[in-house]
Amino acid sequence: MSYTKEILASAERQYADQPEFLQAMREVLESLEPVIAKNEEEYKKEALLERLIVPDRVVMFRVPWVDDQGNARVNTGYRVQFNNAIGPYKGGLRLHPSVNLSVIKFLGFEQIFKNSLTGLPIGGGKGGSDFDPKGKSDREVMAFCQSFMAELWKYVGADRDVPAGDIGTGAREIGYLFGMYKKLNGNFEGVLTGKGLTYGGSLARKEATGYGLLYLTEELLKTHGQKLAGKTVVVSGAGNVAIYAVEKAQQLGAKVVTVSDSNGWIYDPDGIDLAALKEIKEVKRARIKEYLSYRPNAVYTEGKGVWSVKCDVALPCATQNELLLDDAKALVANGVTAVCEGANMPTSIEATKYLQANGVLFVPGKAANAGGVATSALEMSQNSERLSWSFEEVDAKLKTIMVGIFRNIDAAAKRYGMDGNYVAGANIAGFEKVANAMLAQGVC
Ligand code: NDP
Ligand code: 2IT
Repeated sequence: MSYTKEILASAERQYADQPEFLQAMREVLESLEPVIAKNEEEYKKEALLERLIVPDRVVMFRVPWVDDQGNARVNTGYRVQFNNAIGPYKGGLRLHPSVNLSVIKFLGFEQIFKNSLTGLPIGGGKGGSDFDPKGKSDREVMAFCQSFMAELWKYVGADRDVPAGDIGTGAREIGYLFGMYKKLNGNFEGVLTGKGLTYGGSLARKEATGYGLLYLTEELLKTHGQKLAGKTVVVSGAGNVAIYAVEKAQQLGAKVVTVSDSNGWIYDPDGIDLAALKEIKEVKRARIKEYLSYRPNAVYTEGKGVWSVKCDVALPCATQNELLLDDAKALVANGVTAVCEGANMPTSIEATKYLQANGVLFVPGKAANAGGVATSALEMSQNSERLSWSFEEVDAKLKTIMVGIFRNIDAAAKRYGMDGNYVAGANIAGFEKVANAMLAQGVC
């Protein structure tokens, strides 16, 4: 049995209770097999894979807070510091009732390779809590965030571990977290990214994941002799990534016909009304069903369903495992050209393989959604030099990074004779840099 297969087999036994982490690990290790095979003896001797799949540390803690009725409530907080071979741990904080150790570990593992692909000096980490910000008052969210940071501050820092947003964590939450860190630590430092623009945030960070997704998608299509203009695009989700994916897709001349949230989805044959979407989600924090009061001709359906709509390009931007085998079949039957992941691991392994086998251009999240964390790293640079760059400057750097990521993963896939397999290309290119840094730094 190869070294890679050996590690995977033992991980399947050891982490049987962590399905999302196993899924992420399977996808990565399977595509790394040819790379590992080339250096099998050295990697095995150095226990490189064993060291790669076990986080540097996992911090789990109690988060007590008081609700508006005066009752004490308790959630579980997590920070997984996975790998800092190439830079300080970097990755978001997810606040959602579905959060558990498996989810945070899968996200932290993916983040190692994603952050490596950005070409910037950031290691991999992720955190969060099973706290649900939905329906909570601002005061309750503040109470939770302050309690969360009252524990987390011991483990993070501008040169150590720099968290950011993710599902359920936006500008409001980052503000409360930053305030509490500063109070406890005393330093005004870039310990978090996605900060407000008045206290060290970067212009274009809010837009970065969605914009970056579209910059990469445009480059992908260009490489295959096509362009976004005139294409019909289907988007899932209606959060930070989805909103700015819709915005950039429209700017590039595509027609976006769907968005969704965890209750249901909107089909608007005339193209999504971006101003309405922003007002519903960014201002009112309401359900996507409200879209109908802005656009009566749109259709709202409960449950999931965006992948049943005929499109050229599909952009899953909500959550993991939201695009399954049957969805992939529906997309292929409707003639989809490209699927690029705005979310982390939204496509199951079976669905991914089906799309690839049917000639669909498929780019995984660790490459396609890396624009968010890349711009976070640009925020860190601005904080370090105590300067703020213009929107145009950050956006131009983001675009260069996304085009670079696409070329890099394309070249890596070709180097291993897997032309067009961007899953393999992303895993290989992301891994090579981290592995090299780990080997150079010795067994630690
Ligand atoms: P938001 O919280 O802003 O939005 C999440 C969206 O996805 C909402 O519309 C939400 O609906 C929907 N959603 C969340 N969970 C579920 C679920 N279990 N089932 C169905 N729908 C769900 O998060 P982001 O936009 O920031 O994140 C979206 C995805 O992108 C995540 O996978 C995240 O990890 C990834 N990502 C985010 C980056 C960032 O910079 N923010 C960077 C790179 C990746 P509802 O409101 O009803 O819950
Ligand atoms: O999944 C991700 O890359 C993010 N949620 C963004 C992380 C970051 O540090 O900006």
